[in-house]
Amino acid sequence: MATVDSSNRSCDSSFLHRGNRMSFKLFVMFILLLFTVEKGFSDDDHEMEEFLKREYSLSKPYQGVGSSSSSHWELMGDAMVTTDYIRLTPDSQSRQGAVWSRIPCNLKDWEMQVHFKIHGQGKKNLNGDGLAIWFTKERMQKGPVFGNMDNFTGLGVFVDTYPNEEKHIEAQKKRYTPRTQRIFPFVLAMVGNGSISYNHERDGRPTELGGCNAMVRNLKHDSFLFIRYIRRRLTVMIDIDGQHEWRDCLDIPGVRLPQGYYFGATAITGDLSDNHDIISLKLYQLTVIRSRKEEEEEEEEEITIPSVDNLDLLRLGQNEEGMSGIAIFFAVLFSLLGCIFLVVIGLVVYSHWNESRRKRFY
Ligand SMILES: [Ca+2]
Repeated sequence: MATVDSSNRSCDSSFLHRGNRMSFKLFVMFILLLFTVEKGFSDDDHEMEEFLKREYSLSKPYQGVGSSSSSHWELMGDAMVTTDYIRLTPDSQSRQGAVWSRIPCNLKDWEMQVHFKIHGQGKKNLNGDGLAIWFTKERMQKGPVFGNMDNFTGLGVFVDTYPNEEKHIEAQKKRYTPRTQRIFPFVLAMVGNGSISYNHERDGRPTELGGCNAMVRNLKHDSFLFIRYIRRRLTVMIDIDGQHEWRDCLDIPGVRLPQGYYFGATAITGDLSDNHDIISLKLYQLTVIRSRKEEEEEEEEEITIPSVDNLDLLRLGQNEEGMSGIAIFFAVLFSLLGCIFLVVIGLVVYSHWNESRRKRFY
């Protein structure tokens, strides 16, 4: 990730003839530059290097994709390949398409950079349904989760472009609080173990690990998604503003994903539609220097089923529906009215009892 400005390396020839002090300065700069190049980049004080892995990457001109069985990638459903992109679905109703890697990925630490485009004729919120990037045990299965099967095993990162739940709630004249409301398009991550269902009606809220708003539709510039899995930490970032800067989306430690799963990208349309295009999927191997203790720990407990540590803690507060302002107002109002009613009843009963007692004395 570290970039070295090439202008630093160029030096004017007259600059070299200004005596020993200048040469010394130059020498120091050169050493610093060497150090920068050598270091690669670091994360949490762990040095890393990254290498593009062509066998897990998909980029122009998509040689053999969709036509040759020797290609590393396979198309499914309505997906089609052009010279400039892989169109998972066209902008028409009830389509689903996918592109899946044929080779299971055995890398421990990796980073996937997704270059994509979502665009269509539909006005805002009259488009759908979105696309997903996968790292799963299963591949080439059709289904309702952005064109992939439900109860999948592994990781799914979704770019959900239609707010099913929010629209449903809106129709009932209810609303989430600003804290819990999600603005769509929404990017979110989910880890499945083969028996967890994705709730389409609620846009995956019950199984959401984290997410962020991402206005990715009908953009003039390119949009990118970045998924990094390193030392069991899942990080998702987006670059959608055309500024070539990654923006944080989610960052979750303790995500346990087995090795040997498949990368894939899928998309689906329903009553509403969009073109869902993948321009490239670039997979980088990250070489992380681990301490011996870390290595031993990882060897001891081999991961066979995907899971997320402290999931309950993670979801605490996230899952709570949160009553809308109006709902809270009425709840308080009715409780107050209830109390007043009870007090009044109590007073009436008491005065009756008091009166009848007094009558007895007369
Ligand atoms: Ca949705």
